[in-house]
Amino acid sequence: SPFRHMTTPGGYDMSVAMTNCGNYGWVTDRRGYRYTDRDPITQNCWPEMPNTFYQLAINAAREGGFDQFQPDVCLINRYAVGAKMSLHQDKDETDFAQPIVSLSFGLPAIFQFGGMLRSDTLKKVLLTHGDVVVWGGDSRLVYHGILPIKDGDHRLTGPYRINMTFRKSG
Ligand code: MD6
Ligand code: FE
Repeated sequence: SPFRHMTTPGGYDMSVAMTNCGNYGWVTDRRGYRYTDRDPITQNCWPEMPNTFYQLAINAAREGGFDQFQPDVCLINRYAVGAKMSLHQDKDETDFAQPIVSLSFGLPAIFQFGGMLRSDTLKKVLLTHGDVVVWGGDSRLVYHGILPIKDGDHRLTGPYRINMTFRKSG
């Protein structure tokens, strides 16, 4: 399941390249945002989520106060220099009591953390290589985004930022 630039329902190609592992994967195209059990490019199941990833996500969630987290999706985002993610809410999942666990690797990013309205003031949070965010509770549905990635060269990822988010889709 290669990285690919998906199309939003509005018809824009995302600057972030994406793929997934796990029983389900997050996709977008002209028909909308959703989770699928197959990769639309390969027509196969998404690659298995490595057990080491799964355990790391569960352990991080537990440390953040979420004891029952059993992720079935790992969405992998790859940002080249200049790529960004516009303000959005993550609401394609069924149970918003479940957190999202996010890992960042490679080039740093400025994460914008807002409120329940798109117009709410944004806090900037720097995410750097190795950062783990457990995101849930009252914050689960707040607007957030990633500002354009600045030029750089990371010893492990070169000119890229990689983000992995672990989710329970349904
Ligand atoms: C990113 N992350 O860090 C984009 N969403 O590249 C997200 O959009 C995100 O980190 C929900 C929960 C945690 C996240
Ligand atoms: Fe998000």
